[in-house]
Amino acid sequence: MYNPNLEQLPLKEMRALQNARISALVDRLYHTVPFYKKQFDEHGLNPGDIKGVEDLPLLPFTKKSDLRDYYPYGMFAKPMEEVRRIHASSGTTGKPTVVGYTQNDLEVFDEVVARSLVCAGAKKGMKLHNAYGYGLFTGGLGMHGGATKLGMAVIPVSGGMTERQLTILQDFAPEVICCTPSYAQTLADECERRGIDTKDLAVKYAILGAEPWTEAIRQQVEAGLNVTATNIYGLSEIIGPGVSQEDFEEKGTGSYVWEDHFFPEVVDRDTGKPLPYGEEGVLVFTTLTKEAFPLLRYWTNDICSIYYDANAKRTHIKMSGIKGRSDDMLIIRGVNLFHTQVEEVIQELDFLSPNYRLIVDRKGTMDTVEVEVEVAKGVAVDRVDLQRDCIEKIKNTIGLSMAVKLKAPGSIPRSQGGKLSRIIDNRK
Ligand code: DLL
Repeated sequence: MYNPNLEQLPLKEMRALQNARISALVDRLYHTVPFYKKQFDEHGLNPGDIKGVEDLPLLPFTKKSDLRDYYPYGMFAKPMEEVRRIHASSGTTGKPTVVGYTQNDLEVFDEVVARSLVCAGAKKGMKLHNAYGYGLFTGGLGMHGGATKLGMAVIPVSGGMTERQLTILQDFAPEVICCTPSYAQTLADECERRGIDTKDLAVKYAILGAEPWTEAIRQQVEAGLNVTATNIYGLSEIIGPGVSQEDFEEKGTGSYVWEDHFFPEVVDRDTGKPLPYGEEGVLVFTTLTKEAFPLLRYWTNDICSIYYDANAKRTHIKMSGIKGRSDDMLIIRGVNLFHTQVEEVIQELDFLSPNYRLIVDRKGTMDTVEVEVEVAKGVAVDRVDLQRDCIEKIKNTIGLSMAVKLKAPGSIPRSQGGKLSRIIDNRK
């Protein structure tokens, strides 16, 4: 919820709150989770060595592989009798990551999502069209709980069945919608295809997350659905959606991390050394209040920067948009590449739309990338001059030669409701 006292907390007081929370947590984890006892012992550390968040860099990271080693419940810090919900995130390979919540954890989850909703422009009394998937994925139930706490009427549509989504948008008149950015693109396209005038819709705010996206998609979705679109970030291991949220009046300046619950660090991808504010690296989170599934220095794999914004409404730290996941980073002929870099180039070319995908292949020993991208409405796909402009712009901006295929609007597969993979890697 918007709590002016908490969200305006001076940094010094925030640190005092975080420090008290971290030292209590470390002590509890040492005595309840064998993995953490082992980590401390192996590094010659006592729980008392961690007196505050500044001491966190003394600790090793917790990685996804550690969660896998202790699958399914070995990292839980509370007995199952105290667990009230279990979620899981399906990894791309192998077993899912299993996470648990006590009653208090569920209340924290509701609280941070409620705050995120307010930050995105939502208000008590509005209706939320919740098109995140319900089920083991944290998106659906997570947004649901927070919206209920805020006092919104939740429409639990879940993902998919686009036709029904449009009927609900038209007839149930929700003021707020939440879904993945790629699914918002699908909904915007479908409105246009069916001649729905979005000015007639009640929807005003879109809360988009669960996958990387850039300003190119924001512009398309805002124009296509007639909404103000903001970013929501989160991951199951830390809680689900609502770890951070962009303010609807501060678009483009980053998302507030609810740092009284989740302490962020950004570290160098190769050395693990903490980086100064503003520098880009791997985002690492320590949960400060979680009971059933707390994590110390969890290596998210997400690439971004964190910084304080003196001109912002709240005193909390902000994080930039996620450039990509370091395990999804392509290495093409020795150059690191995230698909969001291509998305940024596309944004600057007004003859293109942000519907694209990258086809990665290997010819002999050579990695190749082809960008398939839909042209904007009314542009012919056989315009060799435009294709050449795009190839050149990519080469000049990213430093890689890529082939470009201009495609007709509507010809590249769309999100059917969940996260959309924009990379087809035929090398695998
Ligand atoms: O995606 C939780 C969520 C649900 C967030 C709904 C926002 C909205 P997981 O399935 O565990 O949880 O996936 C977490 O998704 O580590 C990021 O790589 C990516 N991700 C989540 N939000 C964003 C975002 C949910 N706003 C993983 N921008 C994370 C970029 C995001 N990537």
